[in-house]
Amino acid sequence: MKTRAAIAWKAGEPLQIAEVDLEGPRAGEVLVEIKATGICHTDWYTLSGADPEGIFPAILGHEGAGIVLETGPGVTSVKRDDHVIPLYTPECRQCKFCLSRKTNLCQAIRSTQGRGLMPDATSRFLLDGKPIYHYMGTSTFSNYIVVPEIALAKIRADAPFDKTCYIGCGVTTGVGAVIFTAKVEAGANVVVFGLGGIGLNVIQAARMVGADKIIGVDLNPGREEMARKFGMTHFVNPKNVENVVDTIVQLTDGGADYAFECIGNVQTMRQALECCHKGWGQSIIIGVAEAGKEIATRPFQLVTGRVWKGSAFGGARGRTDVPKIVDWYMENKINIDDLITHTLPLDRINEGFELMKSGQSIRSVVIY
Ligand code: NAD
Ligand code: DAO
Ligand code: ZN
Repeated sequence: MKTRAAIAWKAGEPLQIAEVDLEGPRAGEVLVEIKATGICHTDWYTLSGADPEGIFPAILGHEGAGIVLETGPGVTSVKRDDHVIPLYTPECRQCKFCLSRKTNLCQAIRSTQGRGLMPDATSRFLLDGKPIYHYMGTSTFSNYIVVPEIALAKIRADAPFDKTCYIGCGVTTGVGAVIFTAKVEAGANVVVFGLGGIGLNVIQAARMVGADKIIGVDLNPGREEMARKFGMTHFVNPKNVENVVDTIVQLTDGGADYAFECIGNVQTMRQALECCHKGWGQSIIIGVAEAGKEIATRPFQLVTGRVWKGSAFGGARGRTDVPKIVDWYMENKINIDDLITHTLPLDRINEGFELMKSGQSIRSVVIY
């Protein structure tokens, strides 16, 4: 079949809309009609050329929601007309990683996914007979996609695609980091570095679990109002204070119980660790730093009990946890609507990237 898609031909160049050939699902695979997709910072990271794993030409996008159209041989967990969210972190429930119960980083299809291919090491997308690569196993900047069954979360049918698509990355990453990775408890003091599409979700989850102080740090003063609406109690603009770490230590009577880095900057990663409370404070790295960057701190920071952790996709096991997060949205426990500041048709997708880069949008969503 044919599908309309935004193609990333080369790093640093705008996406181009084209009709692409899409082969049908093979064994264990599913054809999905994508109804809506968010534009995430990570798509820009790859398009900009900063991603060492970036492969071109590719169809980017990893934050989608849609409907199952057809299943390949052997597929049992989803059927035609099911509503689904594609998962860039799959959940096979069989690999060493899934069975460990210690991580959400399923490795069942990692090597081919990282090479922009389906598990049988081929692409389902072709243009003029030449393959176009998949991206993060999802490629939601295409109206139709083929994905492995283990990379689909089945969700309730009454949830709107133009909002639930954001659960495919940003919402789950931020909310999950609080609930699944850090397991923040009621009464904890929480600091969030970066009040964008991820950080605001960390803030709303911190409020949801009953955190005490929720301190937001951002260079953009325009982020304060939205962050307060989502539960931030104190705002620190690094431009207005002499020392960010000292300011947070004073505000929290000795340091944060949990500090989340949602920027991808190695300097703020250091600050997020060093503003943590001696003896127990945990810093969770969510932001993805540029290729080749390294983090630094004095080892004594760790000797004296601060903990450095990372979180991918919020530590969520996609097929198990994503449907729960959709329920939380439908039960008004989390707010997604106010974070989606712009909606666009596919042929204006490049405007969505500009809105993100200039800091005007929190999330732009493309509606097919
Ligand atoms: P965003 O651009 O929407 O937000 C980043 C925010 O950080 C902005 O508000 C910006 O003003 C602020 N900022 C930038 N530099 C700053 C500085 N030096 N000090 C203080 N504030 C600063 O980005 P996002 O979509 O929220 O993504 C954040 C990061 O999370 C990115 O690195 C992204 O790639 C990463 N990410 C990680 C995962 C994961 O699973 N770990 C998933 C998705 C995204
Ligand atoms: O298992 O090695 C692996 C790959 C895990 C990928 C996790 C990606 C999380 C960070 C990238 C941001 C996604 C939008
Ligand atoms: Zn697995």
